[in-house]
Amino acid sequence: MPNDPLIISVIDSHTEGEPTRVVTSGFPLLEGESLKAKLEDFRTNLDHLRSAVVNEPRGHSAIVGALLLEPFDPSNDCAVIFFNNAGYLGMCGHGTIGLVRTLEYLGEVRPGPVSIETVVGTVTAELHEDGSVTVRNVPSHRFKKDVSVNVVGYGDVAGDIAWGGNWFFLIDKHPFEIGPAAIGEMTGFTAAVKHALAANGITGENGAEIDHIEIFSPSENADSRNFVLCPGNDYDRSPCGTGTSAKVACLAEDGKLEEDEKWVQESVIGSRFEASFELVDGKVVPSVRGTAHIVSKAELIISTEDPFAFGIPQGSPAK
Ligand code: PYC
Repeated sequence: MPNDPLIISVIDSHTEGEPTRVVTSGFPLLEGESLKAKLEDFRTNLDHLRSAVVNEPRGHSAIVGALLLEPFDPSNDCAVIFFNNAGYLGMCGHGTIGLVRTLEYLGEVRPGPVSIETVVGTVTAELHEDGSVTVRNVPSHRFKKDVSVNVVGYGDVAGDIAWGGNWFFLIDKHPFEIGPAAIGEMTGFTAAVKHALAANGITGENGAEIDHIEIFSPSENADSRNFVLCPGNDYDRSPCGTGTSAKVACLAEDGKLEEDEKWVQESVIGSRFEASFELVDGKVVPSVRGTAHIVSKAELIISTEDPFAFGIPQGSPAK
């Protein structure tokens, strides 16, 4: 007799075009006395289920998974571990917006404040009456300005290294007109930059890998348009919540954005986030507002009889 398959329930949404898959039940219990410890248990013992949930044949390389957990502090609404085709994310802005809308769909939250424990700290969100969600992110900052790296095939590329809940390399000068037609070329360029940063030992603080690359250009409809390469070498369809936070931190440090001033960040597909920041104890705390829509509800069936039960790992399209 074959073993019973593992059944994992998920709810899918997209936030400004970028997909989130919230795991609502059926996932094995994680061990650990903190969210970071649970993440380590996930990474060490259950990584095959990360791949099963987000990779083909059940998912694809753009999906961000969000494992919904009980909070450690009961005054918070929930805890979450974000993951994708390549591994795990500290925070995820679009994913948090998708999570809040999923909690609303499940009847667990109503318009008003929602507080969520993430691996990099507790974030608060506000679910608005119109269905949009504002995420008040973790404090964000620029680590280094104007860092130059030689990129094979492209020459020297300069950018800022900044933290917005994940590590980003933010590039203003590049040869692209950011838009859907250039996605292939921009993917190749940003993947090459990511590779060059790693090869040259250029990192975030404490040697952290810079796993998101973000390029900017002017926009007719917003303050800026971006293209963001995510860790698994797919691109963010949304303007990227943590990437927009990193951008806001750089603008604030350059004196180009005032506290509470609005910054509209457009994505490569034309969707938008509205961002701003407040200063708390001298630190930039960005807020990002966007809208998510629920698109499906499913049970994933993971049977050991299936040769691709644990997903087809995604390769890197370019180095
Ligand atoms: O919205 O923060 C974000 C994000 C990170 C990776 C994909 N989206």
